[in-house]
Amino acid sequence: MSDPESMSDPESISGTGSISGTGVTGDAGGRDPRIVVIGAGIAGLTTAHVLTDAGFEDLVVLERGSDVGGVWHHNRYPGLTCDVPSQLYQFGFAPNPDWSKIWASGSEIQRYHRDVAERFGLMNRIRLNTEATAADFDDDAGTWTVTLADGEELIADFVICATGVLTNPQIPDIPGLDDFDGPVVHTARWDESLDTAGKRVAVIGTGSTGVQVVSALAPTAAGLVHFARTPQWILWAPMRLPQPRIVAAALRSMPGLHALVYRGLLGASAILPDIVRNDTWRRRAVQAYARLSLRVGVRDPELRAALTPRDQPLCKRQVVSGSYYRTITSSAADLVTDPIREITADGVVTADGRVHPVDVIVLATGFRAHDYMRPMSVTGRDGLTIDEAWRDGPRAYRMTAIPGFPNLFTVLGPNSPTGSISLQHTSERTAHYLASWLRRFARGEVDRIEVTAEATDEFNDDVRAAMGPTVWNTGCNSWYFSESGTIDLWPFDRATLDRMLAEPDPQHFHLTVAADPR
Ligand code: N01
Repeated sequence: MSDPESMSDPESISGTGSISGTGVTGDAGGRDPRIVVIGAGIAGLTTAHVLTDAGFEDLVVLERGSDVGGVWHHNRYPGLTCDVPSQLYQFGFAPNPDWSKIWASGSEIQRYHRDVAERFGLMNRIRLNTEATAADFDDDAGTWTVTLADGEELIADFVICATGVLTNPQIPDIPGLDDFDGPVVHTARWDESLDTAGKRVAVIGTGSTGVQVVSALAPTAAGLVHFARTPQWILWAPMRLPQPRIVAAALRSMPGLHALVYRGLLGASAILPDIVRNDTWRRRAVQAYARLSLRVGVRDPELRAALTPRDQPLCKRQVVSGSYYRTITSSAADLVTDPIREITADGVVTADGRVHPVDVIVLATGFRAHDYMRPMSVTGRDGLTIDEAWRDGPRAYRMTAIPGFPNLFTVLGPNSPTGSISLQHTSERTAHYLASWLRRFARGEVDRIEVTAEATDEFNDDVRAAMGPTVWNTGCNSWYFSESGTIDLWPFDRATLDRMLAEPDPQHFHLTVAADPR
């Protein structure tokens, strides 16, 4: 077994050539680390921008999709809208004054990501349609070999997994699903040639996606049945509200004002962790608003009872919609809360024995949210695989480092998903944190960086303790929970996040320095 504290052989660390082919030494220091970033979504684009901006030139981004954008590229279902205001849901380094709506559509957000990748010169570093299938650490050389689906191998000093959270669709295990005669489509793999107009449509799932797709498909369908075995609380909001042109003009002509608005929204969102963590008047006010949204939106007491969740508002990722209650109370859609027993060639059968004939089935059944970089196989020091390391669920140190996996980091890794802190902000903070490590590598101060098990345990103990009093822990079941029952979210406030990712704490790492660094 190799000892992470031991000095490595400098000869074996140099690796074999440059990934990007540039081999150029940037402004970052004496030697240019070879960096492979996996994923070109929010986390990958942020990482690529922050690191290249810091002078790290030998960087390639691998993206298995045919475009950048991550979830915003893969999710193209009708009605897709971001329920976070656009002026907040954007990169701090790329403010966009011109959002057409207060809450932008999925396609507009996707165009924004593409535009950012082009404007910041990232496209020539991104290899689209390129899937990394394996990453293996070479104990002797201290390098990573990243294997692509076509067999090509890249040698890297650092691997950064920016592979997302809501990436791999969850296909439900419903008996007979494969026997259905018509189209079955998961919302995260929408078939753009599918025309549901005039068809009888089944939508399964009541999360943010199910609620959006029901409202979008019902008006043109010949009938829509919403299979909602677990109703969710829905906050009403006017999701189609345009961003006034005068606002865009003002933000465009006064970048200082725009920065102020962004910081203001970021500041305002700082109350969200408090709402989920403590039973404050603010939490109670939001919960009262959710109940009011249901009461006002659904007048029929029987239907309202069927739509009333058993858990308390905010326990799951909060659903926001301006149209769902209007749709489900109209003649265009039917609500079915009985669980599904099976699917036959021409319909859905519920537990009460009723047959619901449909032509199309839409699965809004969510994601395998704790896969992270998998199904890519990742093998770290001493042959340790990520599946072994995460047998009891994903665990990392401060969302970004994993014991046993030297020089491998995650951006938006375990514990990063949260409805209460901007993902863009978290990505930027993490990327700057990684830049600090890379500078040390560039200066030859360190070759191998591996977080200690003790520091990781301590962080996870703190996370568990902080989860105790959160609303997430009040008895609902959601994608927030990992297979082992831990809540895979960030329980602290933004100030804590900023502090934890301000500068690396060498005491929490095994650091190996070559005797004669190249
Ligand atoms: O997925 P979900 P989602 N039979 O996991 C049901 C983000 N997002 O795609 O609760 C019947 O929330 C399941 O039922 P149950 C956001 O973070 C953001 O909707 O297990 N039903 C549940 O109702 C969100 O939280 C935006 O009983 C089955 C649903 O499927 C996250 O994505 C927009 C079933 C899954 O809900 C995921 O949301 C959209 C079965 N066999 C999404 N299996 C923004 O606007 C599963 N279900 C930013």
